[in-house]
Amino acid sequence: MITTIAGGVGAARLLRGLVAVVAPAYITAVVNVADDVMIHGLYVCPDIDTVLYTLAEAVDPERGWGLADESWQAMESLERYGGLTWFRLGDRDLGTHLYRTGRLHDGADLTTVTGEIARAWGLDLTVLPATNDRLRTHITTEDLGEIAFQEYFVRERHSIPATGVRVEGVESAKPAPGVLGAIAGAGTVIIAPSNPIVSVDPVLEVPGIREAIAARRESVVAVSPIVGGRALKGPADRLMLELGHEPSAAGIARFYAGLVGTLVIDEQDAALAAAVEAEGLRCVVTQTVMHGRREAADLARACLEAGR
Ligand code: FO1
Repeated sequence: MITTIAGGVGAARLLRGLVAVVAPAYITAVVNVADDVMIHGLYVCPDIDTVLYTLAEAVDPERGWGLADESWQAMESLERYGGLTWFRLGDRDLGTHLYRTGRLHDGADLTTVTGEIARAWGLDLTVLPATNDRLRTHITTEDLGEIAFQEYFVRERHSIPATGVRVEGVESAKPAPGVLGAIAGAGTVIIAPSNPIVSVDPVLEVPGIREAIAARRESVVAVSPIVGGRALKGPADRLMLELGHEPSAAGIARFYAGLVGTLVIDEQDAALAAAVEAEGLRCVVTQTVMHGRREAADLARACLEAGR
């Protein structure tokens, strides 16, 4: 069994590589839910949907989120009424949020609904929310005070300085059913190349999850989301810098020290291998930038090898 701790786009790409080299039935993804947002009365789970749509080969390849061949007529109607349109929900994507919201309203939990949506897309891997409790990431900014994660990420295009991150609800959250077992029972636990601060940490902070991963440390492999000092997508590099972490593969090693046995870093960062090892992690240097399926499968193989 392989268990992956996942955020959005980077994790989805690695998982696409994993399902090419391991039977999907042996793979579990434990996904961040602190980005989730209630919008227009609909419950939207961006990271879960990015993982599901990518694995279903249905994701929009340019955006990396939402569905391909999307139309935006509902957003045009909303615009006519002066409704909120900075967070865009495509017409096809809306069906997912309508279904999920309805099922949650009827009393199903997020684990169950996520499983139903995964099956409806023909997926055989297990996709679990980190928790069924409501988590909400808030970003403290210099300019606007504390704002909700999607306000920071989408409305402000993650371009304003951040001074803090708070995950509301996390102290009292419980790991979703199956999460701790998937970590304890995995041959290898992979921490995907997701933003360590706003994607991975909100999963690790759910009481019990960090401890369960640390107990497996020798079999835990993380992939650095920072390559050549830059995040491949999103604000991970800037957020690390603003919150006092070095935005480099060595900074990622420091961030995950004590939790992770091996850090996989990119060939561009080969010179940092000694700095990674100085943090007490083994270091594997390989190509980590996933331009396509072949690179994703190669990276997945390297992670599995590193976890043995
Ligand atoms: N990202 C954007 O940059 N703009 C959007 O309007 C937007 C809408 C959206 C709707 C559904 C969904 O599942 C994801 C969406 N995202 C959008 C992506 C999302 O904000 C981020 O990728 C994640 O929350 C960060 O991991």
